[in-house]
Amino acid sequence: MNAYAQRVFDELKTKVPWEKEFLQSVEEVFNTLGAVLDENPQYEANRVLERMVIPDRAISFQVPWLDRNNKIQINTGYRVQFNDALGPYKGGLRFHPSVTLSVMKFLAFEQTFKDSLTTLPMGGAKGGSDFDPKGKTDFEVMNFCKSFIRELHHHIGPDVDVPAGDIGVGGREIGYLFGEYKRLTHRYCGVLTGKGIGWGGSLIRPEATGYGAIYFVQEMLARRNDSVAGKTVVISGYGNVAWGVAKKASELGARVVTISGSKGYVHCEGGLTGEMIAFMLELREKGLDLSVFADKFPGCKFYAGRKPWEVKADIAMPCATQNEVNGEDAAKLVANKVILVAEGSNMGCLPEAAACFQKNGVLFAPGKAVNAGGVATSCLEMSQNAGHTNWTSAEVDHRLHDIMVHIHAACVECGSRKDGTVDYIAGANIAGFKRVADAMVAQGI
Ligand code: NDP
Ligand code: 2IT
Repeated sequence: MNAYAQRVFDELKTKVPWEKEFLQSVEEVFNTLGAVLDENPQYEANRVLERMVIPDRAISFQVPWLDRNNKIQINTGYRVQFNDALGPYKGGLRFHPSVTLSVMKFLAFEQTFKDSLTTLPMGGAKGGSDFDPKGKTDFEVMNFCKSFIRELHHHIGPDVDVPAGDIGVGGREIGYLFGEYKRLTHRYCGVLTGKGIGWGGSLIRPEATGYGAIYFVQEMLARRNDSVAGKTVVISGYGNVAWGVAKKASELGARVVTISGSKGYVHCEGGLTGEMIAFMLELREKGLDLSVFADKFPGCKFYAGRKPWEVKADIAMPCATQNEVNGEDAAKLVANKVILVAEGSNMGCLPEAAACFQKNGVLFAPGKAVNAGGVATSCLEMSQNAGHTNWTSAEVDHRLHDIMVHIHAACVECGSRKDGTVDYIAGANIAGFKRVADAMVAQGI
């Protein structure tokens, strides 16, 4: 690590030693900025790194709500508005029991560089709660969402901060949040993205993260005159991102052989069919157990308590949560001759796993580049809302594709090694960092 970056990182470590996920994401970015910091002394002179690791604002609030038995329940809500150098804050909301301030800060920090990579006008933010939507009735989820937005509405707006979905937050939650926002403010505006088609949502936004991830993978393979067609793909998760990846990869002729959840994975040797991919949506909407999938489709097998990375494949795409691929998982994938690993989830791989892929010549790309199609299409939703218009699926998909091609090119430009291969981690970090840093310098303190 460059001396300036090391000094800032060491100071951060002494300040918030308990924020493990946040420190992990900062270290990964700082590790790759050596040359950029050496070549641009104005960044240190303007103390850009020190300013980049402290959120502009981190809001934490109480969310009381009534459950189905009229009992009072209490959760903690967060919104971390990390950096607005490039535009209004933008980033998702996560409802999951594992949510802490550290998780929110790592996601908002990553989001700042991801949003920058899209070249669209968005700053970085993230929010959410330790609320667990699993096992709750629609009524309970609605009560929670109303209470959550009652505080959050003070801090957001179409030109201020525009939240969206993430783990545990999909169309249903965005609907409840939007409905209550309207009641509280008397404003019908693009304050949230991921809205329903028909009331301000954009076509292709549900598919966008997964489709974008596959468009990125296509670009990675194209540099080797290769393609997605005929490849065997293992993915984790069965949520929004996993669904989009499975749909597009299958459409392009790949065989997607796994999906997974926190309790295990399903292996479908013949590859997921259209019916199976559609059933992923039903599973999530009804909150069914993943094992139901294997019961419904003969030929698919559920492996309880195991991860999909033990299955032989050409391409592996973590699409569930952070740090879901460890060094051991990576070694298994490498031993099985995986050629490409692309993160659909944010920080899906532990540093030791990413290092293992890079050391063994596996093409590896980080979430902030691979999954940026989701937030990019959120920005396209904001454009449609601001222009009081709707674009066709083809129009949105075309723009999404162009954005992913551009992000890939930026990673190649900033991450090319002397031997012609690409360090996508460095490429994504450097390309994302430069735009944010230059804007911060230009805007002063
Ligand atoms: P969903 O809530 O739709 O699905 C989450 C999936 O991940 C489920 O299959 C869930 O399985 C699994 N999962 C969640 N937490 C854990 C855990 N602790 N251990 C194992 N499995 C887990 O979320 P998304 O698909 O929206 O998000 C998935 C990832 O993609 C996240 O990292 C998110 O930040 C990232 N992302 C999402 C974007 C979006 O537009 N939605 C955009 C860019 C990135 P189970 O229910 O069994 O726990
Ligand atoms: O991690 C992410 O980029 C998201 N959850 C999507 C954010 C958004 O604002 O669409």
